[in-house]
Amino acid sequence: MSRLVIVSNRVADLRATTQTGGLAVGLADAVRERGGVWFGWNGERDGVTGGDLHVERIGRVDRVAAPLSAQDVSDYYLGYANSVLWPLFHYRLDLVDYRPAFFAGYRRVNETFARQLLPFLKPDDLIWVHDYHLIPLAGFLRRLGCRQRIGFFLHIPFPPPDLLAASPNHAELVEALLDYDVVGFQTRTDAGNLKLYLGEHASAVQLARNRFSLGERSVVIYRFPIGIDAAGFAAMAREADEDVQIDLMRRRALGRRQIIGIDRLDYSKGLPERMKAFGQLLAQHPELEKSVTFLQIAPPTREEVGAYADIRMELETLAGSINGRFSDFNWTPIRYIRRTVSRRKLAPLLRGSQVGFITPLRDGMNLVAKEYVAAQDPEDPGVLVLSKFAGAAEEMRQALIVNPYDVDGMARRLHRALTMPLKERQRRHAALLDHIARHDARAWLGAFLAALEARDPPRAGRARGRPLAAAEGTSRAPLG
Ligand code: GDG
Repeated sequence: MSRLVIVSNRVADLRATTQTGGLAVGLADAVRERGGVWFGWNGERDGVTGGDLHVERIGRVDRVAAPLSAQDVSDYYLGYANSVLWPLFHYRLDLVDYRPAFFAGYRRVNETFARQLLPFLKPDDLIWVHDYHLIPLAGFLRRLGCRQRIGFFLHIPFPPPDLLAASPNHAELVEALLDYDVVGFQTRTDAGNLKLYLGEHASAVQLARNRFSLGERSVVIYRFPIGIDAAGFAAMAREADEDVQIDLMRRRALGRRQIIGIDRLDYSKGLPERMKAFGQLLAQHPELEKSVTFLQIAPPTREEVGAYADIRMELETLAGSINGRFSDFNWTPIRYIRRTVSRRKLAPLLRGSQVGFITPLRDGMNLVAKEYVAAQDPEDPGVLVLSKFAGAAEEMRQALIVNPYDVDGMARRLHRALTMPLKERQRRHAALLDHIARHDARAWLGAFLAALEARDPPRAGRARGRPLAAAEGTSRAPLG
């Protein structure tokens, strides 16, 4: 079995156990099983890009943490990755802050990471690169002579060609994707968008339904919807957490039901629209007064990026205004927690909530939607209200699917969720649970690695890839 080399923006904690849960743990299990390397940024902001690596040997795995300078954290991470690619790929052209220095930093860091990773590679390794921070990595590795199989998985959406083409670097980005052997997306729509781009903008040749070639290179483009450890999460949800139990008992005694949302505090998650919909529900149904609360947990991220400060202000104002309008001395309709809550508490909190309200404006997949279903008591399950623009909606058809821009429509669906008969709740939940249990994190991992392994193994001397665009900020001929 080939070794596995994982590359992600942040290097994971390989000592974490499955108790902690999360995607990184599933990947860590796979790399521990096969032996290999996990390479990524050490997360600090005051290093020297290209400086000394911190290498830790854990069993048969090298955990390699690379430093970055403050300038590169600003240009590569906060800049190109999170002020250009994140908004662009989430269809938010209005929030893109494009600056040529950001793209230069993005290329510089990817090139440095490629040089630093190279000495750790063995000829038969499978290399799996994760997410939008690292799109050009394979191109730089190929230029250094790397002939191993390299796969890429995009955790976030991939926009339609017209939106992508608004980026001055769209041609280089797509060309860089073609240096991979397998490019994986969350949904059919995302994979379809890259295929459409190739059809419209590039002289790529379609060899088969999911296989394209451009010059010497050929790439498989496929969807691999990410899953969760459904059984593990369900077990965690059943474990009593004292604080959550007390809260649940109190709510039961008062006959109060809870609507829950859990999201990183991000403008892509549709949080203001969601709060407005809850406010609308209360305005239209006075009988719900004191009998329903909305708990929104939203740990902050990327606070140095301006758009994140704006969304935080907007939410605080909205929560204050809705609570000011509807609260009574013994009832606060919105409980808004802008902190990280431990996973041990999140799982039982999801279980104790009668509605999972997950309404991103755009989301690659959305794992919370799957976690909500896994956490439910199958005898008396809650109802998932899910945005049609979450990748998860492609699979989770038995949820109540909503348009996250339609505040009135969401309020109506919330009411329907709160009044849904037990039989219907059970029927919908059983179908959703069956799906997420079969398509779990392990299945996702296995499917991606099988696709990568199925590509031709590396052969000595075979020339692979071509250099990325030499001049920064310019489009290359074949894709321009
Ligand atoms: C990206 C894509 C895609 C949330 N708050 C807390 C907390 N969480 C956990 C959730 C869930 C995870 O974080 C969030 O995952 P999502 O999928 O919902 O969203 P992103 O962070 O945007 O992830 C997304 C994902 O990558 C995987 O490919 O699904 O579309 O955007 O597991 O439970 N965990 C803890 N405390 C919190 O306060 N411990």
